Amino acid sequence: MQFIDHAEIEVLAGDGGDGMVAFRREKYVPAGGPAGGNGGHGGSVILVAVEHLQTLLDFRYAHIFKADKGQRGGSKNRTGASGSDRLIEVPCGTVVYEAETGDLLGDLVHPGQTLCIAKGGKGGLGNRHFLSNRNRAPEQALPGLPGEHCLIRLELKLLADVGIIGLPNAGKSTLISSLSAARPKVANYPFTTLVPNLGVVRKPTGDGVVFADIPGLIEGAHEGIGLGHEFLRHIERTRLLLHLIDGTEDDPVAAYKTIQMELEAYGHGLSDRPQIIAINKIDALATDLERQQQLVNQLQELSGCPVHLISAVAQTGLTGLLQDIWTGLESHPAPSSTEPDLESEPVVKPDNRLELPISSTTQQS
Ligand SMILES: Nc1nc2c(ncn2[C@@H]2O[C@H](COP(=O)(O)OP(=O)(O)OP(=O)(O)O)[C@@H](O)[C@H]2O)c(=O)[nH]1
Ligand SMILES: [Mg+2]
Repeated sequence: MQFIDHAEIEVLAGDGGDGMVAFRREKYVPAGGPAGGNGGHGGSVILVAVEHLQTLLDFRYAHIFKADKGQRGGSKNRTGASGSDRLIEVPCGTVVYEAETGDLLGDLVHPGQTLCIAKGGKGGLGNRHFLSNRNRAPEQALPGLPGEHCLIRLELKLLADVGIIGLPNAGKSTLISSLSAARPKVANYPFTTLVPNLGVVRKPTGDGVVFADIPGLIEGAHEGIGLGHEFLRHIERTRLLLHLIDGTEDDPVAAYKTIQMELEAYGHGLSDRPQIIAINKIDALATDLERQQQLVNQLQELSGCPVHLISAVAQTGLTGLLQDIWTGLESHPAPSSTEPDLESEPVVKPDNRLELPISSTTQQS
């Protein structure tokens, strides 16, 4: 299965209806004058951000979206009906680009936010409009204007506050299933997880925080090896990284360094993102307390980050880890939500955190 987080779609706004040429015909009114109505406007294609979608999966099956045409103008000065707009629902966090030029059209962040991407054509003027002292019986009407047509690219970055990263098999999926209601596949071989999984973890205050279990990164990820580039892109908008290390590995410090080097090589500020380190699988190291402490000291010195000893399976050390994560998130708050008016001037903020509505299926009990 492929995680669809970008999609290309074609949108066609409705054409405007043609203007009408008609004349009044009434008893006892010999020259009734022009009475052709204007055509209705074509419908526009509008994107709207909604809470109930979290992926762009729907766009795998539907590629072309059309709005209705405007109706022709009628006789007796009747204006044609306008075509209905076509609303396309996208998940919050969708960024919209012109596919050919790559120009940014807008960034849909909040539920209910809209972005008009193809304007409907204006209706043509009916002959009534051309009535003047010089021309009492105009035979002229205008055709409706064509609706806009464009190819757009939708891009969705994962909407998570915390990204769980690490080498394959570190226990990332096990951890997210211990912390949240998400139930990704867990197995004792690398690359079990091929698509990022989201889980919502409740804070003691009651609100939820979204964690993303990112598929294992390996050396060369920044060059695209092991699909790493895709996944590094996903974690760009997380506010905090939870770096999970398999404590039973021969050299957990080397594992830390490998991932850290990939973050640095990828750039985009990922290596400066606040990080919390967790050494996992300590249930399997239980007797070797000295080795555990030694590892903590080494990693703390190397990274300057808080280091925790945990077991995702036995669920030990998780409370302390979460407390540190909440503190970390508080000291790195999301940028303020004063969003620019995207309809008039699209702007992308370089490091904005997107808000994910909490889905009832992924809450911690
Ligand atoms: N003993 C022990 N085993 C663990 C622990 N956490 C995970 N494991 C085991 O480690 C193996 C890998 O776990 P996953 O959760 O699939 O690892 P992952 O990091 O998601 O791996 P990828 O998806 O391949 O990147 C599984 O066999 C888990 O049962 C732990 O705390 N203790
Ligand atoms: Mg996994």
